[in-house]
Amino acid sequence: MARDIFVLIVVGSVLTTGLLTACNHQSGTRNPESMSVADPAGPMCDPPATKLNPTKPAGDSYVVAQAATNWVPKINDREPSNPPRLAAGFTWIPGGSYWMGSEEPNMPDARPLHRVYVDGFWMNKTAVTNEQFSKFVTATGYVTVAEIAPSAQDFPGAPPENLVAGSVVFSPPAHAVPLNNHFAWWTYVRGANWRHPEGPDSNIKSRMNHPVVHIAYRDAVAYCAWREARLPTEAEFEFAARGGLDRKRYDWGDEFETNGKHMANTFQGHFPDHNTGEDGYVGTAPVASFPPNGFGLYDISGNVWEWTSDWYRADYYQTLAANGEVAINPKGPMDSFDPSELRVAKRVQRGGSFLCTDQYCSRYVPGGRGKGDPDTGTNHLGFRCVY
Ligand SMILES: [Ca+2]
Repeated sequence: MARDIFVLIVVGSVLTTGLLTACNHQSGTRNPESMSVADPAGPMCDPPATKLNPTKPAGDSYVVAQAATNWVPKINDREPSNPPRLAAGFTWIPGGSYWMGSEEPNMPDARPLHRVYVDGFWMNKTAVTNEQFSKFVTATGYVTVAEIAPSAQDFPGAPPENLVAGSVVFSPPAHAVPLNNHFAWWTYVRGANWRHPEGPDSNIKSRMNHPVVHIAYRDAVAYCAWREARLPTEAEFEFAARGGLDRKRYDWGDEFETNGKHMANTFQGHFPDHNTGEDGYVGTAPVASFPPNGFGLYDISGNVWEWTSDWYRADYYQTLAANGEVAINPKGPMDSFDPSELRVAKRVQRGGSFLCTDQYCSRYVPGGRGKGDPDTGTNHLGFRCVY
């Protein structure tokens, strides 16, 4: 996003008009320019009002799929041969081969479908909760990115009063707004962080079993390392999310509801101004409030976006598919490329959140991809670990 927009909308609304000199961002620090967190925060997540039809794939990926119709995905044996020692809170994902990506016509970066194999691994059954993250912080004294003010060294020339700790919070407008400007519903809030998800006046006392949010990439990496684990690759995440199903639109099948019940915490109503909470939640839900998928994973779709370890490139799947081989344990590209925001190197986020809706962003489906600046958290972004 353009620096001037950031300055006008974000800095101007929270700090003072002006001068955080976001273009001087250096690696390893928060980039306040990067409000372009995972959609629906990103610039035009999906074209609105797109009606999806999972039974009729279209475009280049369809050609690839037709050419390889004899290739059948295979799930490995369900039990690990050597159960490792850290299994509490984790479930075994057996590994195997699958068709990765999505044929949704409004997700060009998720096409084409391509063949992937991943080894088995252990994965957190739920996103990491506030209670779990609290134990980590108590044990280690870790301070998250959102709790640290941007430094004058990293943003030379910025007035000191502008260098305040905070994070990006969903702040819905009171009325309908055009969906081509996500600044209408995102605000940089001074003092927002994992302990205060909506800002200093909020807290997590009644939300200890909710997923921790306002987590930057390095916060997630640090927590997983403390658990002697790591973040999943994007390929691992999607394999796990599909729960053994082959090319279904949702983690649980092809229908949005099962027996009239919501299967994930998403957004109902009119985005972004009116969330009816028909599924029971207008914000995050306690983890495991919805049924698990075929691998026993909760909220692998919806609730909060989750970090993966891959760099984001919009053309990565094209590269893998062009090889003509099954990609074995792909770990992502060597660098990042987001044509909608060239100056920001991003990591892949997956799973979607309580803000996902087909009106604006349907990327909570298992093949859908999100992306975000590693130094930027929001109140709908968390993570889980694997090993
Ligand atoms: Ca909801």
